[in-house]
Amino acid sequence: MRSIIALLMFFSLATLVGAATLSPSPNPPKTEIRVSSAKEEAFQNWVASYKRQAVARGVPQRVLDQAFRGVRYNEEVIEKDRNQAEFSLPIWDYLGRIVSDEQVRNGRVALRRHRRSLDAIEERYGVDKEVVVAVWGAETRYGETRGDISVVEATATLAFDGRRGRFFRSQLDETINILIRGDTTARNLKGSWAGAMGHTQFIPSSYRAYAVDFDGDGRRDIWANDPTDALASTAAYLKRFGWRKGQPVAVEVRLSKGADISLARRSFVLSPSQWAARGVTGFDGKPVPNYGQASLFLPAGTNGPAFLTFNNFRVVERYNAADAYVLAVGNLALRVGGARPVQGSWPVGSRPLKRAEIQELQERLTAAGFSTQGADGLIGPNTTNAIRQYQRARGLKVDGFASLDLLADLKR
Ligand SMILES: [Ca+2]
Repeated sequence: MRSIIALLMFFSLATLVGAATLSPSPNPPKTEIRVSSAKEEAFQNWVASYKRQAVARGVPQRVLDQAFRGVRYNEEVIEKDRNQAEFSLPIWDYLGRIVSDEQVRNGRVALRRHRRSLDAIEERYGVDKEVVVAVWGAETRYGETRGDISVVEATATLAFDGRRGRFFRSQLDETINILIRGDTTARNLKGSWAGAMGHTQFIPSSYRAYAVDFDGDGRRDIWANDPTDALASTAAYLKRFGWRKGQPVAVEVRLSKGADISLARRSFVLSPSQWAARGVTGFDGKPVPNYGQASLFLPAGTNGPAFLTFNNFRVVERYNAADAYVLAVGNLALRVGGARPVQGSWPVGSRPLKRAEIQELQERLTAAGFSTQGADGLIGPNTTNAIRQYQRARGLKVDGFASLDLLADLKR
């Protein structure tokens, strides 16, 4: 019930806010102004209530007054939140953006410039400096785009908004705790639209749990221009979730003709030499070095590059669980460390199937006599097998990959 109300609120708000923002008229109709100020008034009432509850549990009034000085309902934050949810780039476009030549070049410069502290951080936490630099590059382009939105305003707006209200209310609580402890000042407390702060974009709860004071000045200062504490905090975070030093996140591999791509699933792990025996090797034809147990990962089917992923893939997922993010960080780390770019070519110009399209694909395969055991819109072994059987029967290339071309073929 609550979610239905939240949904209705979202639609009416989005419509009204959109109309107010896009109005070309310098004197928008009065009704829109009334709506906008009513919104602001509702937000300020919410803030007043939040402050009363905080005082009741012992938060100093002075801290709250400082925290909320000038804080308003931030429409931009809500717009970003809505777009983020629907926004999805093909993995190769995302990789191209995060692992561009410029990003690699700047990462190598950052590695040199901060070598001394990065070496010390690597030594203390056992986390490779290249991956720390890669997270820095992926999150804020090495500190360039740390965000300049008040974290109190961002988290309060999202908590008030309600789509993920409970989560952001607790992030707001953690933001206030930062001020109570005096970790930094209300003025410095800036970040992204979602409340992610500093060089490596810690959300307030992660800051409390994992940030460290590495330079020894008594403050865990991830907001300073000097990135030392932020980089050490990232290393501490990765260590906490089991980073294994010297192990890559993922290594690109070559598949021989006989390689069975139905083994490309997370739960199926082998050692690199076992993979080599099944036709999955490095580009020199030799087994990938023995970094540990690995899964085969084909982000774009056999139309794109193939990777072996290791334990550290799961560790970086704790930062951001999107495959594209983890692969980008892992690849940027290797590139910053001197490795060559990904060799295989991506199916640029195509795009991954949307869930509804996968569902249609499954229905059409089943109707054609190649059962996918249901049509849930997700690719699993049953769908992959059905695709392979269909491709074989039709005399197509048998790669088991759900593509737009395959869907088009089924519609013929
Ligand atoms: Ca410090």
